[in-house]
Amino acid sequence: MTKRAENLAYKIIRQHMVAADYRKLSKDSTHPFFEGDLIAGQEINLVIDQTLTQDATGTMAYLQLEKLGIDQVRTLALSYVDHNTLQSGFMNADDHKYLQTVANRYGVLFSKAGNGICHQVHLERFDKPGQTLLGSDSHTPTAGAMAMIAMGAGGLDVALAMAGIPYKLTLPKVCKVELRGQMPHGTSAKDIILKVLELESVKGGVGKIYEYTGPGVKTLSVPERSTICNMGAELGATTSLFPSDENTKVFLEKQERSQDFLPMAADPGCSYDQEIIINLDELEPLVACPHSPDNIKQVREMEDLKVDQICIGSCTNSSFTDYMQVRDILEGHSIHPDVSLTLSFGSKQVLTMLAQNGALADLVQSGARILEATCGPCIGMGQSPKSQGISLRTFNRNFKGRSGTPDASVYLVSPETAAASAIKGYLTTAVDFAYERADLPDRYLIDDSMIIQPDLDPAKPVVKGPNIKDVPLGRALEPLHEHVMLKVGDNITTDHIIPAGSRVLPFRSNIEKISEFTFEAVDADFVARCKDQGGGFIVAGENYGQGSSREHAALAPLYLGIRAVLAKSFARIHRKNLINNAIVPLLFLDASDYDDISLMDRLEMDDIVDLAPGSVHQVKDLTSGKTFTVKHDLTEDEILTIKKGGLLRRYGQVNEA
Ligand code: MIC
Ligand code: SF4
Repeated sequence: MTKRAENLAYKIIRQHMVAADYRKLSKDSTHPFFEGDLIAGQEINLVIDQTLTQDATGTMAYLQLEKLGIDQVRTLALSYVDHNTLQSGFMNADDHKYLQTVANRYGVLFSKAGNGICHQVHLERFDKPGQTLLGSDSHTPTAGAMAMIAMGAGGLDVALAMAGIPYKLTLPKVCKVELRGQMPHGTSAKDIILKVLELESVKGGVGKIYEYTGPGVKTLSVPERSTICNMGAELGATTSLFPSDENTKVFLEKQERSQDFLPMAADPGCSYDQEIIINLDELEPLVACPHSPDNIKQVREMEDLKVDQICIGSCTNSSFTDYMQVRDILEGHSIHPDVSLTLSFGSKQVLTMLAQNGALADLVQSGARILEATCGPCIGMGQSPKSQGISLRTFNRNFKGRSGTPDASVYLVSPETAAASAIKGYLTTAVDFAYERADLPDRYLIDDSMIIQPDLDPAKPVVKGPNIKDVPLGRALEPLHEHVMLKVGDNITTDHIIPAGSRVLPFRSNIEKISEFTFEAVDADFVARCKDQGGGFIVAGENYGQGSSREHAALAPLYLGIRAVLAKSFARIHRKNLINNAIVPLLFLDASDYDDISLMDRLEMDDIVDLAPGSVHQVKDLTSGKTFTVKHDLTEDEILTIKKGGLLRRYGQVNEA
């Protein structure tokens, strides 16, 4: 057979494609490579090599895993505690204990609170070129920096992957992003991904993989590549990736992981579905303005913006080199008196190295406030800005209210821009500051002592505190005669559906309790209405459910009786979370029908029970007297899941709820 010239994304996918009934029996199971044609849009089954969970999504994932009846996980599986470490009340600490004990029981490595943010630690210690990674966090594609096919998914999908069941994916198209030239002084990798967001928007990446190529690739270190892949999630993309090259080798050597290196690149002459060229020489320092990561402007245009708070960190920009860069820019300066600067480091490795080389002392000396090596302010765990505050953050999301202050304005920038602005007190570029681009250290400090190895001892109990409650189950498909419980517009995020932050995160293991917060900031009466009516439909615009992977955004509506969402389009991970829990994601055949539906309209769908690939269905609006048609893009397998009442009923050992 002649070898086809293939892009890197499809090469790795081909090496992991299997038949739907394939089951991985151990971490190291092998299978033959798929030899046929790869056609974007086809449903494929992917063997998953590695999985990761974090505490805020992990408790649900492991409660679901426990129902799958396996003895031990079949992936290299990591459970990180990084999101919720405030421990105000017993709930978080109980979650941590459950996660540690369940990890031990099923053979999952457990990264303790304080060891760092999942994506940063995974990059340092586990990412491996050519492998697949599924994580219950939307920024799992960070690992694309190391030539992995790494995807975010709901907890249940990750639980199934841990059980050795292949991950079902609609094969994305591949967009080539060709990088040419070199970044000028004052710009950084963050500006590259902000540029891509400007070009493609928050929904431009749906159904796509972004593959970075071109001569500019070799000018970027692995941590810089990770910033770009991380924020590819904000494009709505399935994932992003870079080749594995000399820079990958150097990074792995410095992490004492030379044995994990594997050179990987696209074949010369391979084809792509779309091409973007970015001339790095022309790159400007950019900023994502409120309240969307694609609302991009040049920093130069906004230099009169007075700043109250600056937060440096998050899985996007919290590497050793990010902080060395910040240290160099701040050197010899003090933070502006009107600015509060916080630093939350990506990992224990980063923090210890900065402490050992003296940079931490310099940062403290300049007036920075030091937080834990966790997600921290990125997920609204403290550091909410003042009323109407202006906050510059090196993070990846600036959705309204996510910071914890509803009327604050969050701007997303590079660490360089953040550091320069911290000195001036106004948004400004680092162009006029004399500093050199930070190099990788000679070697990274290796200490994996906070990653606990499991012993699989069945005699050790799995400890569940009183706030840890069972997972709700979906309902099998039946005719729908329901009211419209909510009508919302475009780009509704999962933060709108289930907010994050210190008030809500403690209830991630208790769906009944967390459901009280559903759509809180969008419509304060939503929960009461659902309780009164027993649930019904949600009607939405474009890109419904963008943002995080939190399946609570499907589980809480499920608990409140939501049966279907009628939208103009869906974000990938949330769409899958709805299906996994048997909430039907339906699409308007004619988008203008959206305008004719009102809150509390009574809708009837009798023929929904005939759901089949490509089917269309009639919706009778008994309130307006109109009838309209909806379609869907569900695959045969997804329809089966919905008909059965969700993935847990399909694969799990569940008692009737
Ligand atoms: C986020 O950045 O929104 C989160 C918090 O990391 C989420 C996961 C969660 O809600 O627990 C994500 O990105 O998937
Ligand atoms: Fe944590 Fe923020 Fe990254 Fe989500 S985006 S994993 S909350 S640091």
